[in-house]
Amino acid sequence: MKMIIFPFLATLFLSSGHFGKNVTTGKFSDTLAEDVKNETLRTWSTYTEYAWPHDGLLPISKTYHDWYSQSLNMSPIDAYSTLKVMGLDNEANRIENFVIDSLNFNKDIFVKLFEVDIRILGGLLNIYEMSGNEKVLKKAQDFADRLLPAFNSPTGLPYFYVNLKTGATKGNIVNVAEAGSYIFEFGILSYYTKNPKYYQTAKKATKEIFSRRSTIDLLGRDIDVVTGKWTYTQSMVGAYADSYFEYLYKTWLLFKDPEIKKIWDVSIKAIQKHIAEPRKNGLWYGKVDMNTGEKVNSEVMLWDAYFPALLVLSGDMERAKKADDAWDFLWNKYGLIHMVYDYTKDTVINPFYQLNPEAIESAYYLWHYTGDSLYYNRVKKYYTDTKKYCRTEVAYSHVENVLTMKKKDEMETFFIAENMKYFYLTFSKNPPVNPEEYVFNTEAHPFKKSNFKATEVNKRLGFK
Ligand code: DMJ
Repeated sequence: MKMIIFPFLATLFLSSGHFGKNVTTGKFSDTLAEDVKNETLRTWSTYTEYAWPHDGLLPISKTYHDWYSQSLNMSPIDAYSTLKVMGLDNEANRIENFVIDSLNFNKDIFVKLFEVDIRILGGLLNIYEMSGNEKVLKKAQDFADRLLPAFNSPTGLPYFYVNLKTGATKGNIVNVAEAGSYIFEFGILSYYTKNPKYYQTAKKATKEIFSRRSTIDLLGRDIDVVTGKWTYTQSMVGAYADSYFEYLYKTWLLFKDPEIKKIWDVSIKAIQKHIAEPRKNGLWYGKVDMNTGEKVNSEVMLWDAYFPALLVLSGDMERAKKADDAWDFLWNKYGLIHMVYDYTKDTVINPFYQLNPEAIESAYYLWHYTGDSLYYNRVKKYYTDTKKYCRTEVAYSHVENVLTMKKKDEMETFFIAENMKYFYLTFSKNPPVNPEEYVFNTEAHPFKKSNFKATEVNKRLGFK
């Protein structure tokens, strides 16, 4: 990969394994970064006033909502890393204290394994890394222990739901992302607890998915965790499969497990051969039949826009640029990206925008690695449009229809965890984290590579 080292990287002010006291606050020479920080603080203050410590803020009605009958306190856990990266230490410390004093997962509720893994387990592990507080690690381990029963299926692939109190499971049809996106967080937990069982459990699920690839090395979309049979055989890189591929490469980056790298190598080759479709406005990745490679449709979801970022990380800059052109075209067509789009018919299939971060994430990685202002300006445009169409009196909201820009009274937790972090890192002259030194989980929680010592990783995660 061609890497350009910018002067500002030489002035990074974070040198220790944990963030701790080194974070400098208030030193902004870039007014846009300062604006992002102020907007984040404005939104976070609204959350703390109207919704603390519930799962989410309703940004128009100024109240809260929880995902289940009892709150999982998802917003604070998910927001911590962004607040910390921005140097908002008081806000971050309040969350750390809350985690220690009040977090209790002994709740009789069925939770979606995938969503709580990336937001809550990923968030807690990040709070541990950034604070160095061992009590946070205990909370993360307690949470992961409650998730582990989900993997007790005949195949080792996880059920969709697990009950945090009883360990009961339900939901045997899962998509590829929900089946095989646990190696990153579970690997980090194994490293810090020196217990390989977490990584080994997650890795088995990843391998079980891979072992069911077709003769042309493609995966389906949905699988039955009891029978191990595919129930939906369209193949894709985007939503429904996305973080499975993302975690193959990111886990390789963090832990250098050669078995995972082999899975990535085989997978990406098949993806580029059978799914990539160059068109005049960019490189698209639609849906093909997993057994024949035949194109079945050209619908893409806005989550799919993560893929250029993954291509950048894996060193495929040319395809990354072309794939990003496709998403930028789409953003500019309507002002925001809508949930589902057919790139052959040039039709909006679902006009909803859920404050998803992926287009911002990809342009951020391209800007970071190329230094080409084209990508900086893309992120700037996305920020301007986000403020124009999603900003409410007190926070930010989803948009029900990008054709009318009618707002919807919801704000996903990833808005602060991801969008605001990528905006800030793009605009900041001295970004406190960068992709050379950190690997971000799929919810943008950054983990420092040098914390995972090569001499220890194999033993702690249990691979050769
Ligand atoms: C986030 O929760 C994560 O990035 C996940 O991998 C899928 N996409 C949503 C945001 O769109």
